[in-house]
Amino acid sequence: MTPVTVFLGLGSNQGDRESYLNGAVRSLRQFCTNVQVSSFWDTDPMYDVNQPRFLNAVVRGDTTLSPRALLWACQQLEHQAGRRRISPNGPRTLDIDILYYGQLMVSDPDLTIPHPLLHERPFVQGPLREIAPDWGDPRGIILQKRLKLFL
Ligand code: PH2
Ligand code: MG
Ligand code: MG
Repeated sequence: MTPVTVFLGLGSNQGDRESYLNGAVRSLRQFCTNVQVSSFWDTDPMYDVNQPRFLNAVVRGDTTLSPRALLWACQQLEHQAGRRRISPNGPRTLDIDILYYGQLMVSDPDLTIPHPLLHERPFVQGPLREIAPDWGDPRGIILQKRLKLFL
């Protein structure tokens, strides 16, 4: 399989946040090549605002893992970082979300790609702009194609 470019959103707001992000990047290199990492952004917590501030980053890489295998690998790393799933938007040692998997779109009950909320999240948009200012969102590209057909 030819490698696919993927973008992952990393977040931590418990313990040594920087170590968790650095550890995640080191582990991601086991299944991603040409890894690029944004700077680490210290961000206001969204949704559940009564929790510690987050450190967020976006990582770009090329992988031969399928979307499901990539999801599983990310969940393994969260688990290894001692993450306990207490509440959906609550504090966590390490969160790794798949933002983009090439131009692929997936809408399954347990996996949605592109990440459905990435546009409303400054903690994703900021770091993403640093490393991929020109990356096209497949949902936008489809809309553009529809518009072209219509006009
Ligand atoms: N993740 C959440 C909820 N809120 N806020 C910030 N700033 N950064 C996050 O990564 C984050 C959040 C759930 O995944
Ligand atoms: Mg998340
Ligand atoms: Mg997550």
